[in-house]
Amino acid sequence: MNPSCLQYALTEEERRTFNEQGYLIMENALSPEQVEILTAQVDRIYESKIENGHDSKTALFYPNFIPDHHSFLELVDYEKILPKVWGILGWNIYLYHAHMIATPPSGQEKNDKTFGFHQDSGRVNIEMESHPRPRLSLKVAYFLSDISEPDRGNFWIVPGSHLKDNLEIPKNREGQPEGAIPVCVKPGTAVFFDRRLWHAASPNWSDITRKVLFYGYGYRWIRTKDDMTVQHLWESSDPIRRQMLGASVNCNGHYSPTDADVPLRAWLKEHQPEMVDK
Ligand SMILES: O=C(O)CCC(=O)C(=O)O
Repeated sequence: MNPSCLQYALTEEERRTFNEQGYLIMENALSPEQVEILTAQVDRIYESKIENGHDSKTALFYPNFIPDHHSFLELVDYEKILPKVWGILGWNIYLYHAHMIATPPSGQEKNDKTFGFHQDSGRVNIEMESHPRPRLSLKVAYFLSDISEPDRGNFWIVPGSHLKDNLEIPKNREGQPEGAIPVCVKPGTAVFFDRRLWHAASPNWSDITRKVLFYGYGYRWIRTKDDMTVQHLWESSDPIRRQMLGASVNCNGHYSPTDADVPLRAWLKEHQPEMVDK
C-alpha cells in the first residue's frame, strides 16, 4: 500500500456523516477509464449468464466475482476507498463478501409496492443481543451505470435508520417507508453504507441496465457470506491485499491477531499511528 493513499483518509466530517446518516457518497471514486473496463467485464459476465439460461428480464445477483478479472481484484484494496473503510472499522478487517448486480429494464408498468427494505447480515440481526445492533461491517457500492435519475433500479436507503432495529413498513405494503430516498448518482460514484442502514433494491423502470459492484468489509472473525474462492490469489498479492482476501496464519489469528495476521496494523503503526489502538 502506497502511503500516498492517506490523502483519501477518512476526514472528521466524513466520519460524522457516516456515524449520523449511516452512509457516505464519494463521487468520481472511479475514473471514466475504470468504469469502462469494469463495465466491459460486468457485461461479459452478464451476457454469459443469459446464454446459460438467466432470465434477461430479472436482476442478476452474482457473488464471488473477485477472481473473474484483475480489475475487480484491484478494487479490494483500492487506495481511494480502503483508507476510509479502515478509518471507520479499524485494522482487523477483510473482504467478507462481494457481489455484482445487473438490473435490466423490467419491462413492467411502474407501481407503488413497498421495496424489500432490510438490514444486512440475516440471522445476525436476530441472534445478536444488543441495541442498537452492532455495526460489524459495511459495504462499498460502486455504481457503473448512470442512476442519477430515479426509476433506474436505484439503490434505496432510509438515511439515519442504522440505529433502528425495526422499520415501519407502510400499510398494505404500498409506498415507501417514511424518509426513504433513491440514491441518485453518476457512474464512478462509490457509496459506503453501514450494514444496519435500512436499504432496498428497486425495480428498473427505465431503459438503462443498472450495474453495481458491492464490496463488503467486516471484522476478521466474521465468516464469509459467499464462497469467496480467492485463496489462489494470496501468493501474488501484497500483504495488505492478502489480509483483505482473508489470509491468516491460523484460526486463532482471526480473534487474537499477530502482526503476521494483520499486516495492515503494522503499516498503520508506521504511517497512521492514531489508527492503532493497542
Ligand atoms: O441492489 C441494490 O440496490 C440493493 C443491494 C442490497 O440490498 C445489498 O447489497 O444488501
